[in-house]
Amino acid sequence: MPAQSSRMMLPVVGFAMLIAATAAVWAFARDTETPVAALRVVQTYPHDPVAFTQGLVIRDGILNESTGLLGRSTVRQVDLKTGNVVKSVAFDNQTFGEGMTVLGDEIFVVTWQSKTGYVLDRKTLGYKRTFRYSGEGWGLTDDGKHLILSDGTAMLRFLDPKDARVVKKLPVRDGDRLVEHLNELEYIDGVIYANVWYSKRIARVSAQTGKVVGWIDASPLWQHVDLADPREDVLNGIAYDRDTKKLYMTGKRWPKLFEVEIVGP
Ligand SMILES: [Ca+2]
Repeated sequence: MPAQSSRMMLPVVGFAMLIAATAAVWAFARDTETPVAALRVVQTYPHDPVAFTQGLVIRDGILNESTGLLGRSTVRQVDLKTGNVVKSVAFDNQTFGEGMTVLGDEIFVVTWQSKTGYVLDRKTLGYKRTFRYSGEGWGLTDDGKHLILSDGTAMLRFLDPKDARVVKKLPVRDGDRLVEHLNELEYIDGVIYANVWYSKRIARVSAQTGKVVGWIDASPLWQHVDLADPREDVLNGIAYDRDTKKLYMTGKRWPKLFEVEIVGP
């Protein structure tokens, strides 16, 4: 019986291996269409390990961060070198904070399912007004003129910061495939960087066409962080300092924040 069992196993194992090999070839063939860049850590900084990072922005040397979870959602300004929170405002316990950006003298921050965004004074973090949008709020960035909002789908919406009117909808595609679960965003020189929820990849999306012009494999960052909940504690913070041209990344409840350099295409 043991011998027969072993023989019986063989075709099954062979079949499983064939499926795996076919899937690998198919994935490889699909990936070759768009270049994949690597990522190198330049510098490591401390990061609040309970901050469920939803938005990360650097303007004029100030690191701004929004955090999520009910009862834990904040907008804060953080000292990059020490990770200390310099200034912070909290949402009420019914509001789940999501992405943020800084445009002009104002901070814009969206919420997950409340369909409400908040505008804060950039210096004091004082409340100024709210705005409404349909669907969910995930990531937020701006191109200097419009807010750019992700909502968990493959569609980015460009909003007028004055009244949150949708001025453009941009479906994001890698080849023919729609790229779902776009999350935290960062606009850098005509390209929107978007991390994809539950993946270790960041899409570089043309703000003009929605085409993914390249991917960044961010997986090396995971080697540097010890995570309590590796499934939920995903990369979700991308910030570009326009003055120093430095790029920073962190994630939900990550104990570290990294200055990174993109290597390759
Ligand atoms: Ca960002």
